[in-house]
Amino acid sequence: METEVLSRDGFGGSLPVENVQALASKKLKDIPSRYIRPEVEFDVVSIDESLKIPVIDMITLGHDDEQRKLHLACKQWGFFQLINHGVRDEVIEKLKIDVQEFFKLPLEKKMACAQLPNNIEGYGQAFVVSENQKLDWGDMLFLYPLPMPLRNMRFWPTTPNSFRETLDKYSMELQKVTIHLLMLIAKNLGTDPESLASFFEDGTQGIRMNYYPPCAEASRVIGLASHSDATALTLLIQVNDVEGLQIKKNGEWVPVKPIPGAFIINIGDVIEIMSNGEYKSIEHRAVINPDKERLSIAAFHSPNVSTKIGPLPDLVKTSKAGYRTIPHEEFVRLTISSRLDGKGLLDQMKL
Ligand SMILES: O=C(O)CCC(=O)C(=O)O
Repeated sequence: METEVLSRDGFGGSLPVENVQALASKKLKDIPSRYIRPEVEFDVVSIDESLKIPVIDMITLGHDDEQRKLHLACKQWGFFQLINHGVRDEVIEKLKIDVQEFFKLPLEKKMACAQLPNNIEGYGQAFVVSENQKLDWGDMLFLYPLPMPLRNMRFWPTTPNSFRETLDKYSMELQKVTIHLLMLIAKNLGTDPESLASFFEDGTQGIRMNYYPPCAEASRVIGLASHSDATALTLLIQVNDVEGLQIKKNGEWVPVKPIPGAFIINIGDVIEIMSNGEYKSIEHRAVINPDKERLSIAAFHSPNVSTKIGPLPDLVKTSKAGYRTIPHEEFVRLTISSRLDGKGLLDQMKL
């Protein structure tokens, strides 16, 4: 398939804000008010241990039972953990080490990869669009490993010196798993697996490496505000053993306990739209630990830039389209210029 590639410059970026890791290292008695969200203390966090996101075994996917389990996981939860996914342990473990090494570097070294105006890639923060909006207690390094012609090595760390090679391997392996999963998802939705996969073969992959420092006011700050992913499928790993991911279910926040070696996978807005609402993207957020830093790596997968974002034609033959169809480029622009706000972006796509 022919790839149309667009430069990502000019798609929009984030307003520059203080580095949170540096701010946290000052061990201030009073956390600046832009980070304090008093309402967080009143959010209901589920203590029901039986409420767990489903676990899907990639080895048995293809058998009717597991395939059905995947359908229910996508429909009822929008989140699942994938075991036996085939991505080599050493590739995952090496990336965890390299990402930890990167965030340990002195600020000036990390700033060699700093974001530039009007561009979301690089080291910094995302989704800060106004001077008075509340801020997340975390920093990130965001890169687009795919499609290959759009890799902007300017933002890729050279320290540790294995970083680039490690991320490249990780990116390639995750792309394969994603295509495989999308084909199984297409089958469950009753649309042609090959044609859905073809949208993603030259697709976009963004990898966001999150660093959340500990905070004395952990119960009143948030690491990453509630949002659904504006992409199709996200594959997430937690880097160290500090938990913090929570997903919204029936109005409560349900903490996710990662299974070692598994990917935490979630349906994003693009699949919600393509499936015409059969599958829903789910709001999630990251909370902060009072004593320990937390790191996570999220890989977001989207169709190629020439794909239109809208319900798949097969799925609106007998039912009405519930979402608009717009060029992918317009969808990306809308995403980057918005504040993280639950499922606010998706509301703008609804008909
Ligand atoms: O840190 C986490 O567990 C969540 C990360 C996430 O949702 C994101 O990067 O979009």
